[in-house]
Amino acid sequence: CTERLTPGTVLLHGMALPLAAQLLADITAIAAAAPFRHMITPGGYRMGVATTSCGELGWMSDQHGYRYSRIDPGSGQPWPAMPASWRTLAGDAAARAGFAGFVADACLINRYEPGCKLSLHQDKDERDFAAPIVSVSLGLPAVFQLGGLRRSARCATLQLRHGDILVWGGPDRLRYHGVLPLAGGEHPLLGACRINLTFRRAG
Ligand code: MD3
Ligand code: FE
Repeated sequence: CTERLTPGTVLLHGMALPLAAQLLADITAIAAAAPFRHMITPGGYRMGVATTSCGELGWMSDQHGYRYSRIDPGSGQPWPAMPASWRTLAGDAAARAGFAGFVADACLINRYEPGCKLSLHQDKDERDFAAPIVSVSLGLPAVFQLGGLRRSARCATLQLRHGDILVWGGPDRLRYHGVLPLAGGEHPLLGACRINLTFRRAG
């Protein structure tokens, strides 16, 4: 079912469930070519969340800043291609949320283990904020913080479960958001792990 949380944010409960096994097989293949790694923030900290990417552009971070790159800095090769079924899933989810015509050119893959968190931040490394972002949650559930347009705004919290897709854009595109430390547990398909895919129009 579709739940509109705010004018620009829509939660599609379980929309990715029928595709979960295929998504996981694809993630395994992508991670064989572009392994998960802990990026270093511009401030010199190692991120707790492990990341990789697929698509024409991949997200990266190093001492020079956050940005998108055509080349995986780990391998010196282009990022693995985005599976056609992934681009279709993201486009379908965006359309259901009211953002027709979304064609992702980047998919950031975040892997959380128990205790990992993602501090409050805005996604603003993309060229054009007119496009929404589509997020697919797999594995252990997470508690999200949905903030406002300023860091100081009060956050609402929201639980994201295996198979949920969240789409946010328009007036919500630049909201602060984060993930609280992942609770322990065992997921039948992923074990003690959560993986989040975020589809973006980065270039
Ligand atoms: C944005 N990832 O990779 S996506 C990121 O679960 C990132 O790995 C998180 O933030 C993750 O940049 C969260 C889901 C999300 C949820 C609600 C939002 C993003 C949001 C509300 C407003 C803006
Ligand atoms: Fe984000």
